[in-house]
Amino acid sequence: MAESVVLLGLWVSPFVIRVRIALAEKGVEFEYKEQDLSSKSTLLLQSNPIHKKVPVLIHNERPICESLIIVQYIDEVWTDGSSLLPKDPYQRANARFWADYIDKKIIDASSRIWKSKGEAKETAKKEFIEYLKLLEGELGDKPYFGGDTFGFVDVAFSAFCCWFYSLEIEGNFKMKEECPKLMDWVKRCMERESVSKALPDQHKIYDFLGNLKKRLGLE
Ligand code: GS8
Repeated sequence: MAESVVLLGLWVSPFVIRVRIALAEKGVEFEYKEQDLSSKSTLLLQSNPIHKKVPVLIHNERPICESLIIVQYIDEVWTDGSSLLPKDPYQRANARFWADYIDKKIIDASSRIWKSKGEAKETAKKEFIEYLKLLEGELGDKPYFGGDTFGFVDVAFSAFCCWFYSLEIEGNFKMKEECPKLMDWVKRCMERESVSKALPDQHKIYDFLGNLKKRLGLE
């Protein structure tokens, strides 16, 4: 039976972009179905009845939800080429820790930057930069979070780079000044086709964010 791989997504979502990058790293062909989150499709509601969110990967009719879980699934199912998670259990745990940190700390603070105003915005920005610096410390002098090879944390965070431009404008700061090593890492990731092809244009994201803020009454 031919394999069926379907991705339910939203073009601006870093969570969805993670899945695109992981599939590209593994050379897996898939069908992409853009979702309208203001009017959720039956397919999305049936595939992710608990969270009702994208991404959902539907592999041979079976849905898998939550971006980091999907990336790990992809790594386990398509084993040709190099694996995204390290072999060593301790290093695997460490990679999972930092991917979880990106979601709980960095992405959380980033959304507070554009959602809030005044003092709350300043706090979110300070926290965002502090969390990025901690992540930059974890990268150290390695080319990738995975060491010499692009791995799980690299997938988890590179998917988010296309939002930096909007966040810099929203928060009035420069990533290059705050985290120069992390920005060198961004450049290295962008040299990979899996990343550059998966990331939407940063200006389009900025336009999207402007419209979203208007819709949410945040302007
Ligand atoms: C987050 C997915 C998510 O927030 C993951 O997959 O890692 N922890 C999950 N998806 C959003 C779109 S991106 O902001 C979503 O689908 N939202 C729909 C909703 O909240 O109704």
